[in-house]
Amino acid sequence: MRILLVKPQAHLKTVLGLQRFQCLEPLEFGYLAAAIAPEHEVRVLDLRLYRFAEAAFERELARFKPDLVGFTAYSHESGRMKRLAGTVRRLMAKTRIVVGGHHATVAPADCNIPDIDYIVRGEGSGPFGALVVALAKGEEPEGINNLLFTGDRFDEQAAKVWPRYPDPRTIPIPRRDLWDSRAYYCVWVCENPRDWQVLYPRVAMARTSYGCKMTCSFCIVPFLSGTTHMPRVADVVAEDLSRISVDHVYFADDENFIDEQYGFELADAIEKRGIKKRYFAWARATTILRYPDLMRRWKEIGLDGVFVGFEFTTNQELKAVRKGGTVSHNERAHETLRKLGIACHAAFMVRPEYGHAEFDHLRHYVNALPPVQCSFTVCTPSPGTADYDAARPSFWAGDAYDLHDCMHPLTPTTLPLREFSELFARQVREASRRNPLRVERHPIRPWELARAINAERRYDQAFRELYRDFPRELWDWPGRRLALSA
Ligand code: B12
Repeated sequence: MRILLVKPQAHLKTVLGLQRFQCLEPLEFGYLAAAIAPEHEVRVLDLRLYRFAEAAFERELARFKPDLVGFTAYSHESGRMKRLAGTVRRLMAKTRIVVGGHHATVAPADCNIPDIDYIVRGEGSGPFGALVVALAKGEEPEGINNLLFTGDRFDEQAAKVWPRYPDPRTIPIPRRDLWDSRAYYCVWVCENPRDWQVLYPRVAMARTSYGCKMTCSFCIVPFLSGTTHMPRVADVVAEDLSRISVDHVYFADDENFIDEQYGFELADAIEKRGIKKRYFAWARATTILRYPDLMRRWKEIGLDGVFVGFEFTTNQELKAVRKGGTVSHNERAHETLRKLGIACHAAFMVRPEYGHAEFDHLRHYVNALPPVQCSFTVCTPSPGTADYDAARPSFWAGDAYDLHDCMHPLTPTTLPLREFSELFARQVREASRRNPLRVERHPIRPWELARAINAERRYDQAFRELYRDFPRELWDWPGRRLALSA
């Protein structure tokens, strides 16, 4: 069979702006391709890399003539994904269409449309492998776990049950030969940057585990993982890493170090194979404080930076989302990382209810932090959860999935939306001055500097103009509504 795996291009400027700083491999397709027999011909089409994505898609359909097209999508890409599925249906009536990935997992009912044949939820290697076996024999894929049919056979009950991750021993080592690794990059932050350090190295992605043991209320991971952390076999991960050609690896785990024993085991396996790479990982503040020796060990084998969910700047807010940590945990974890020479990426959230006082508080707090790379999102309930369903009646814009990038407020803001966008943009802009790469003022190669300045300009503009993604009548909400009622 000829199989085409497609990652859509985002439409939101916020996401496109982020992509100027980091664009990471479509690793999901490496897993899927590794799960099927080698006689099938597989191609990956990453539409994020094309200026005219739809034209590139149609060109590839005409050239490759796939028997099966598989789409992946986050929720904000779901509209585009469905449109592309419609194009396949229109141009190639016999081609089968399957969707998987995060949106299909959390919102399968939204994928139940005539232009899609099958919906795969959760980890895809097993169901995708079985689907290809069935289709190659000319049969329908009956009785495959986590695979749903669309149309009359759409199983509403099955769509309501969360898929469970399979035993990590059953998933293959991903294929990495299906895309050009030169296309993927990430601005690489480290605590002690060197002069002329490469700002945008080529970056590969890898996953060492899935899941997290915590139950933070804003996060989808507890639903996906059933609050368990499931590591892959350490030697298998080391083998996977040894096949990566580039020097920098961005992990796609939910939490890399929550299992201390596994963390040490994996570090030993990596060292034993003589793998020398730089790593960026994900950890909770409480994990960093609990296992500083593990962080030290990973620093020895190449850990440069860690993404830490600081979330909020008050204990009250942290408690309200069941973070299981405090502002002091965040600050001490930051200090621990800095002492070890590991850069901290602190991720904060703002809420749609934020007014001037809250934005001021956040700005002053972040401006007083030691050097840190920061990112900001809007606390948004995840599709597929009870919180999302409860918030749905108050969503204020048409298709909430299309705006679900955790940067667009889905429920009405207290401040006029235009002002909210301006303050949000200001927060992102000012915090970027705390970045270790900025604070330490090391010389950067001029063409990379120009690229970063341009990226920052576009990112800032995307936040300032975020209100434009909403219907016009909401732009000056609630100011305009109040003016009208007066
Ligand atoms: C790594 C990561 C990133 C990376 C990018 C990864 C990439 N390749 O581009 C970075 C940090 C850049 C990033 C950015 C963003 N991310 Co992100 N990210 C993740 C994270 C932690 C892991 C995703 C991953 O790569 N996993 C590893 C791969 C191998 O697994 P997978 O994608 O799940 O694929 C498997 C299955 O889903 C399935 N599958 C996938 N596709 C398909 C297709 C078919 C046909 C089939 C059969 C199966 C299948 O099989 C795959 C193999 O097992 C998840 C959290 C999570 N637990 O999923 C959030 C997550 C996916 N991100 C999310 C969001 C919102 C974003 C941003 C919009 C956030 C932001 N404001 O910055 C941006 C947008 C990026 C973009 N271009 O669209 C949300 C998505 C929510 C939603 N409902 O859509 C998640 C779930 C986190 C959250 N907040 O809840 N992200």
